[in-house]
Order: sequence, then structure tokens, then C-alpha cells
Amino acid sequence: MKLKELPDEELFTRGHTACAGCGAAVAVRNMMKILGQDTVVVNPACCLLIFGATYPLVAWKVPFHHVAFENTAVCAAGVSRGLRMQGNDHTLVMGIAGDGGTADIGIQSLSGCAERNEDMLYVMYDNEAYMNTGIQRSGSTPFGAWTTTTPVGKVKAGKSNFKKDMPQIMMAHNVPYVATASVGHIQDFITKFEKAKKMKGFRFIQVFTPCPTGWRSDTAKTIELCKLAVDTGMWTLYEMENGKVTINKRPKMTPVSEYLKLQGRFRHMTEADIQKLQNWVAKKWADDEKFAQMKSA
Ligand SMILES: Cc1ncc(C[n+]2csc(CCOP(=O)(O)OP(=O)(O)O)c2C)c(N)n1
Ligand code: SF4
Ligand SMILES: [Mg+2]
Repeated sequence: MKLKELPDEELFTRGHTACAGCGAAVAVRNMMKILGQDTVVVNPACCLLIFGATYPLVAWKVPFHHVAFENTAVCAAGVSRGLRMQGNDHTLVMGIAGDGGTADIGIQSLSGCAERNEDMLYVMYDNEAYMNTGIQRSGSTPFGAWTTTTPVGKVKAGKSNFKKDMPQIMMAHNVPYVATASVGHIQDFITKFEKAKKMKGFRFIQVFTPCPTGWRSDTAKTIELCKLAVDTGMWTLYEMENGKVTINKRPKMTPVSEYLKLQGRFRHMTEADIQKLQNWVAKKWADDEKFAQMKSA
């Protein structure tokens, strides 16, 4: 499906309360146009819950379940199994959670569901911190980023660890489909969600979703940041389909400083720290490329 062919009907409607420029809101609005009416959504505490479903207001026009922070994946698997027991083979069950709820707190439930190849789609929208509770660091927060739990002072200057590689963790489960996507590369995003919708078994998509509030970035630069994340190599667009890995867009290797300078969360970084991140990007990209070559057939 091409972008202009997306249906007009909104299944995640206007009137939600996300901040201006929120990448997560763009992601959910568009993915629902692709997944369609025959979808059940399972969602834990996160920004999406707050801006999309704060009683009595609900933006979702499909069945929506709020579950605990730790168990999004297994709750979605339960809904899916229940539907299949009733002879319903068609409804797509989607668990969707933030990076905190996926890479940290929900990872055991997620891993179990992947290993059992539950028939469901799991979406991790990655805004790289626990935003809803006031910008705390997660395993998915990048090196150097300021958050309220990785403050900038005399002793420390932002996060001292590097971003957790969730796609690699999920690919190691050998599930039918693992992909990364970005709201700044919408045609690639559409293709991946369409593909995931049609498949059976466990599917995982991690979506890059800038957060102007937590990243201290201009609300008008969300899409520009997405493009820069891919061009610098900070975000790899790739997918593993039945064991075969494809890189969807190669980075231009634009210096990471071009990406960092648009975000207040990196403002304090020294030249040495920027170089450290640049080296990490170079190694990560080389590893991703080697991995894709190894899994190319
Ligand atoms: C077990 C448990 N611990 C902590 C919380 C509090 N809590 C609710 S949402 C949230 C942050 C969610 O972060 P993330 O999953 O990254 O989603 P985001 O808010 O960034 O969209 C936290 C810590 C909770 N609801 N349950
Ligand atoms: S804090 Fe960030 S992720 Fe949450 S609604 Fe605002 S822009 Fe979106
Ligand atoms: Mg988050």
C-alpha cells in the first residue's frame, strides 16, 4: 500500500492528548490505518495509555485492554489464544508498549511469548526513556542522554551505558518476523506493518518515535530527527523475515553531532563523549551489516 492509499478512517482518533510533535501518536495513528478494524489492542502504563485512553475519554475505535506494566505480551497472547479457541482465526492481537515496558520491565513476558511463537504482533514504540512518569532512563536510552535519573553534574553527565539492542534480542528468538521502523520513513513503515499483519506467529516491530518533551527538541523537528537517526546510523532500519535479514536503508554516516545538536538532552556532551558515541555507531553499524550478510539467505 502506498501512503496516499491509506484509508481516511481514523481508528486512533483526533482529540487524544499527546504533546505536539509526539512520534508515538504519529506511529499509532498510521499503524491503525494499516492494521484495520479487526484488531484488539493490549497496552500497559505508558504515554500512549495516558494520551489515548484516560477514562472516560478513549481515542481507540477498536477493542482496547489496559494491562499491568510487566505483562503486555502474555496478556495479548491470552487474548489471541482465547479468540483462536473460539474459532476466530482472523483477528489480529497487538500488544503495544513503550521502551521501558518492553526492554526492561516486560522483557520476561515478551521473551516467553516469542519463544512459544504466540500468534500476535508486539510493537515497542521507542521514545528512549520512561516519559510518562517524568523522563527516567531505560535500557533503551542512548549513551550520553540526560534524563532525570541520569542527571548532568560534576560527577556524571548523562547516561553512561549504551542503548540495549532489542532487535538483536528478539531476532535471537527466531520468530517469523522482527523489524525496526520509524515514523520518518513512512513507506517502509507501511510495508512492514502490512507484512506483519498478514503473517502468523510471533511478530515484533520496534518503532523509533521521537519525544520532543523528553528529548528537549523542537516539536516541528520530529520527522527530521527520524531521518537523521537513520542517516547517522543511530537507528538501523532492518528486518528479519523467516530467518533472512534485510537492511532497508543504509546510513549516509552523517556525523552523529548533526543529530545530537537538535536535542537538549545531549547539549552537555563533550567532544570526547561525542567521539565515544560516534565509535559505538561505527561498530554497531559494522556488526549489523555483518549480521545481515550472515543471515542473507
Ligand atoms: C510495575 C510498575 N512499575 C512502575 C510503574 C509506573 N510507570 C507507569 S508508566 C511508566 C513509564 C513507562 O515508560 P515507557 O514504557 O518507556 O513508556 P513511555 O511513558 O515512555 O511512553 C512507569 C515507570 C507501573 N505502572 N508499574
Ligand atoms: S511525553 Fe513524549 S512520548 Fe509522551 S506524549 Fe509527550 S511527546 Fe509523546
Ligand atoms: Mg518510553
